[in-house]
Amino acid sequence: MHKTLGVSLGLAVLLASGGAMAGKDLDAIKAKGHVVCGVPTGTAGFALADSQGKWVGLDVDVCRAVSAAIFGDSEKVKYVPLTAQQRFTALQSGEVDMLSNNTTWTLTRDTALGFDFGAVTYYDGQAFMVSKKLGVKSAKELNGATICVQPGTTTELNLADYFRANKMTFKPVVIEKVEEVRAAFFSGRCDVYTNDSSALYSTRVANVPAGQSPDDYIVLPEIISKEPLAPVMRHGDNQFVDIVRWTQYAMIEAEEYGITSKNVDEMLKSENPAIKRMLGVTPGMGKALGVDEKWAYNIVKLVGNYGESFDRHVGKDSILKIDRGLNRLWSQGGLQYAPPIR
Ligand SMILES: N[C@@H](CCC(=O)N[C@@H](CS)C(=O)NCC(=O)O)C(=O)O
Repeated sequence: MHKTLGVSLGLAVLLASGGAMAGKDLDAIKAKGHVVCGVPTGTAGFALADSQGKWVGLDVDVCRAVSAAIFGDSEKVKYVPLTAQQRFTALQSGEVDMLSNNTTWTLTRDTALGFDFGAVTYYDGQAFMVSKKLGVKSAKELNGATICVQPGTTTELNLADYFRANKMTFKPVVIEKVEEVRAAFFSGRCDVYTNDSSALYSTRVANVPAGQSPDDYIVLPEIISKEPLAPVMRHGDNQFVDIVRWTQYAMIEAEEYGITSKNVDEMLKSENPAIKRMLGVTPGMGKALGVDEKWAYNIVKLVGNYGESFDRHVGKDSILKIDRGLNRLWSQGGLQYAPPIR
């Protein structure tokens, strides 16, 4: 009798603690029927609403892939554009379920702010952009410059560190809204615009005003920081965080195994046990994550593998033409590496 009571109490405790960690945000997402994704207000290649109001970009594809994993449909997403300054409050307050908006994974954000990070969507680093007219070739020549920067970012902090370390001074021009910071820079109100280098490439290609050309500007060679950009979720629902993270890994793993949106149906016939497991031909992975066994199939079919998403939005098939660089697969000398799906 006592033994039975002990066992059932133990089970209840186990279930209760499991319940506290799992499913709270996921249940709410399922009940709403969509994921609310915080994205940048407009960064070409990463997240931008097109002329029909449809959001596109590398960050957007992470939201679409999460939707595909949970709903078997990549379009069950509501996008909330946020400035860098607004993003963390929006996530903490529950206005959004996740951020996919070029947020750098740092210790304080991962702990004190109460967040968890997914996998790294894009390995980035901070750089400086200047007008060619300035005649500057290196960041070391920027002593005394006026520098445009957005508040609430790692950018602002690294900038101060870099100038202090190099015994230089600068005049910050701190502007929250990205279109205003771009306008300030392109009109010459600041000598320099500093941001993640991806954002600078994007701005240079997509936002130069009429009458000026991208060739009028250069991104200086110094990369002054590590900016691993990753999706962000609130603490409190480990299951949802797991789904986001493994959604990203499925995209990376699919690229590694040569599974694309075009050939994924053919790949269902593959004899490779890893491919069979990932695509749900051999069941188990979906159950472990708490989603349909077709989760990874749906991600690849509806969104594509990581390389397809990269090429389409920021790489060779896009206007940005950013080199894969650090974002190559580990097997090709890069840092993108998915743990085993097993
Ligand atoms: N990665 C840095 C910088 C992030 C950042 O400033 N991103 C800008 C430039 S892409 C942005 O997304 N701003 C949102 C917006 O205003 O559109 C961080 O996490 O602090």
